[in-house]
Amino acid sequence: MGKESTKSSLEEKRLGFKVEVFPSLKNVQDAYLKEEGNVLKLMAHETQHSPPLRVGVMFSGGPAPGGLNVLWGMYKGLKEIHSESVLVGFLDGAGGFLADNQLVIGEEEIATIKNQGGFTLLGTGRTKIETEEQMQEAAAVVKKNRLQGLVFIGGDDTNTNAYHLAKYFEKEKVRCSVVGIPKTIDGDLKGEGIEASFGFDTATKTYSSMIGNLNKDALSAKKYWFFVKLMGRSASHVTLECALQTRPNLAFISEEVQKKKTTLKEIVEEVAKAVVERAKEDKNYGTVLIPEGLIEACSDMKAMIDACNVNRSVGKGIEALTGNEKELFESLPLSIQKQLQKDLDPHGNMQLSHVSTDQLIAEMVEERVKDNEAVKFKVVPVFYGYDGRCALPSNFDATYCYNLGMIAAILVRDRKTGFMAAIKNLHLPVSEWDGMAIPIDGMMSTERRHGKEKLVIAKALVDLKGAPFKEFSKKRGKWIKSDAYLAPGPIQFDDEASAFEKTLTLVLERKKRSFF
Ligand code: FBP
Repeated sequence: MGKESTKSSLEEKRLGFKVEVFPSLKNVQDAYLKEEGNVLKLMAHETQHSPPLRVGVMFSGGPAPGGLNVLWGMYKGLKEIHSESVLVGFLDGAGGFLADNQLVIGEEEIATIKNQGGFTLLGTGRTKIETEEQMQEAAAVVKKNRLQGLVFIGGDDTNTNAYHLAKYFEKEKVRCSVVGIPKTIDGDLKGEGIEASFGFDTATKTYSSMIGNLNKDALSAKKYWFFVKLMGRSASHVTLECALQTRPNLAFISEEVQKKKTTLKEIVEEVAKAVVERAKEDKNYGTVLIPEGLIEACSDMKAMIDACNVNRSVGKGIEALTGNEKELFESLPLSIQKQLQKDLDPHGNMQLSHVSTDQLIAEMVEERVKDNEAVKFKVVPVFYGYDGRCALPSNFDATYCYNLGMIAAILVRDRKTGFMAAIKNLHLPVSEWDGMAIPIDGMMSTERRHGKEKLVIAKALVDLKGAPFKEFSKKRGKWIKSDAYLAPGPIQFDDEASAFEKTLTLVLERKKRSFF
């Protein structure tokens, strides 16, 4: 019996998608990085000669669609620089790197990963390189493998650590460029020349497609309220983009909730009010979008979660809660209490992706409207998170990532360290994209974390004065009662008119004009 294929027919087809490169990358040997103020700008027409390079790469944190194309772009770039260059992939994130668990990536591997979803091939992990000891270990792995470059594909924390490692290597005279690639479906690594993190485009299109389907179900069966929790722990970019794409009856943005010091009870009140108002018009259905981080953004819940985290950091359990925090914890459904007591993540925080905020708000609203005879409240709670972060990458993410990988190869060749690969003009056609390298230095700021001042890349939260949020707040009032739902449908790969559509977040942020 022949070996069964491990790819679906669409995955097979996507292997053949021809990724476009932007003009200054057409010939890698002729491309060079020119200093322009703090940043490096990719230019063409100055042939560079280089010996073969050995470069290490690893994924870090949650998967994001397009990551495999970074490997493909790096491989292509390195081979164009010199046919004997070697790309060393480290397995399962920084943990695998420090243990020197590796896979040399060759033609055979590349042939299977083009335009595919997930962080397969290498895997990922959440280990951080933070301590002096870990940095020494990192230097040892670099020396052992004779690496001229080390590329970290990760979010704000990973790139923060890449910055510190670059500084350490400079101090210790380890001649290895450290380069970052901006990744996260949450979309909260941007600014200072980084227009978008990769993965956001595909993840939000995937979720919006499913939310659009729920909108249609709401309007057809006319009997369900869909409460949709969406990934995005600190920032609500995902929820905001999905709201703009699908026009639910209600959507909450954690940053706004935090700013207004809204309590969980007030959120429940707002949803209950919408449920009652719609019931008066015989509309016992609807959709509500809830970001993962909402539970932590509510002022009362935040105080309680912070108290839990502090207690747990000193080995005490939930029983150590006192006063309002204790009262609030005990008022929550038992299922939620259990979820709040699960293991902390490696950063010492509660794993909010495992807390059913959708369910919690649904139960509280149910309690609130149960005596209103006009209301028939049947709720379906759903969580869209893991289902989007390994989807087949959109044409945008596939192309963006491949080009980022090539820029990373050039950065190593040109011995630049402490930079993040970036592309300007992402809202325009690929032919108008510009390659850049942004010094991570310029993105660092001091934050108090776990009681200590630390130099970190601050998360880019939703800007309440920014164009995407303004657009949302202008429209959302109308969405509560009217059925203004949109159903954007699945990601398009081939249809010329829509296969390269950008997120509304990117378009609104870059064009700064009303899009509707
Ligand atoms: P990254 O910041 O690492 O890209 O991951 C973000 C995220 O998608 C969050 O939205 C979510 O809280 C987290 O991953 C959950 O991931 P895991 O369950 O793998 O720890």
